[in-house]
Amino acid sequence: MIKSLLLNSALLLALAGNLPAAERPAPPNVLFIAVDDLNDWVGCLGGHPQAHTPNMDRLAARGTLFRNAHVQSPLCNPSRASLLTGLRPSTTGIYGLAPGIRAVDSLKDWVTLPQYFAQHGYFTAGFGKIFHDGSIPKNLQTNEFNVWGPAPGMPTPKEKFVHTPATMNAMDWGVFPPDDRQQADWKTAENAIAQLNSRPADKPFFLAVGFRLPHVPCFASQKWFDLIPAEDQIILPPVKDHDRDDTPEFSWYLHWKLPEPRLSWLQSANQWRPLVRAYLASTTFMDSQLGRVLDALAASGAATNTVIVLWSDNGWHLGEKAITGKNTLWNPSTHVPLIFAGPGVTGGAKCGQPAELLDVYPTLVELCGLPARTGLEGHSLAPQLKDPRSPRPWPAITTHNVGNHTIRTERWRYIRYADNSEELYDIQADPNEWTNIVANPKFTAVVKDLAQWLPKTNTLPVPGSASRVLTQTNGVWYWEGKIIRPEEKED
Ligand SMILES: [Ca+2]
Ligand SMILES: [Ca+2]
Repeated sequence: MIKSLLLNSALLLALAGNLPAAERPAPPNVLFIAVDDLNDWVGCLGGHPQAHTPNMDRLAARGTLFRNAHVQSPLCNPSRASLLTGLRPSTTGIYGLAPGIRAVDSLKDWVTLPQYFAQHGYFTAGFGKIFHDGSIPKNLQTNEFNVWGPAPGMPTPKEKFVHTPATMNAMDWGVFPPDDRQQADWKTAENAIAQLNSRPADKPFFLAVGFRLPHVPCFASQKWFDLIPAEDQIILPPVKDHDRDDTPEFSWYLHWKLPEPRLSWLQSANQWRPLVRAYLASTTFMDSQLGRVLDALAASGAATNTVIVLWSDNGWHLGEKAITGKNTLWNPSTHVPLIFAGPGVTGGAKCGQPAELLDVYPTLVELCGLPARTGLEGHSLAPQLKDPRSPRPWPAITTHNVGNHTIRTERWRYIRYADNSEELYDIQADPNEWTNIVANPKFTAVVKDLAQWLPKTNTLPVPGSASRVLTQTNGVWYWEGKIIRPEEKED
């Protein structure tokens, strides 16, 4: 009886009001773990059969895993800005690697997730990559977290391991550095553990830990590569030849200019398997650092009263639809791990209903018994954390640049681009999103139904920000100043 009362934060609050301070149950702490560019290639999600993530899997086993969670933007800055503000990219106008939230007039004083916890008596600290690098000016950082800890960068080898074409300059992968302690994620785990062990005794904590891997460069020492099968044993993701042929011209136009290595180069240079292996190995290393933090939480004695959430800011293609990288509205870019564990969360549960990273803010607020925050665009997942079958009417919506959206339900993925071209996939029949069925009249009603969820607001990005904008002049559509016509597509 007492246990079930403790699980109910509404009752908990009501009870707490009648108890003398000394007898009130302590509000739960929050351990908030962000991962960078991790797609669904983790053991508990089954996205790749050779993924080795024992620590994420044990976290999922003691908590609830959302199997159908999607980002609001398939790119670091806008995805993180959305989760931390609780607002969609189409509402804030943050679509690209800039601006940071405080450079947008409407968000200058917006109370972010960690700030909301600080306002309600929490000690807040963030280590590693939480906000996008450089998106919060130095003089404002301690407004965001009580302790804005170091966010070390990746170690840099003397020269690149992989001699990629110039358009793929940011990409590298290989066995490096020799000592794990040189890794950004090792240092971030170390800093977070030190903070955990020197936390204020009189306040609950909100501790944010942001890991960088498997974001490129995909580096790990030999030890972690050894946990992944040898190169010639690596299983490649399922890729269909000419998969892009049935996608609208605009989808190609939207993505093709990005500095992504193309599958054709990986194939001709015999680098596809090495990249897949390095992505898996660097994920396994990152997972080991997650393990260190989880072990430290257990050793600290705070684990039973700490809500843990783990999420990744966007996925990553490794050859699907002929590209690698993110910045697309397809599953490899949008589908990410989302795990909750701790008080108020059912252990060992999996929820297949759509969830959004936008839901993290209201969910943590509810799980910790804070007053509900108005103005957020996500929905608390607390009902699904209690019972994964609890119904949820909302789909997951991902936006990439102005006016391009995808709607994901349990069964369907619908995409509408800014020029009104569309894609529809039946995920149950076609989990790889290979066959665009939007033109089939059989699905007209499905499309109509899904299209109702498209955001009604499409805020233009602030001038000078790193976003792409579609414009129309005299009936002609322009994308970054170029007329959009199939015959003018560059290749
Ligand atoms: Ca990212
Ligand atoms: Ca196709």
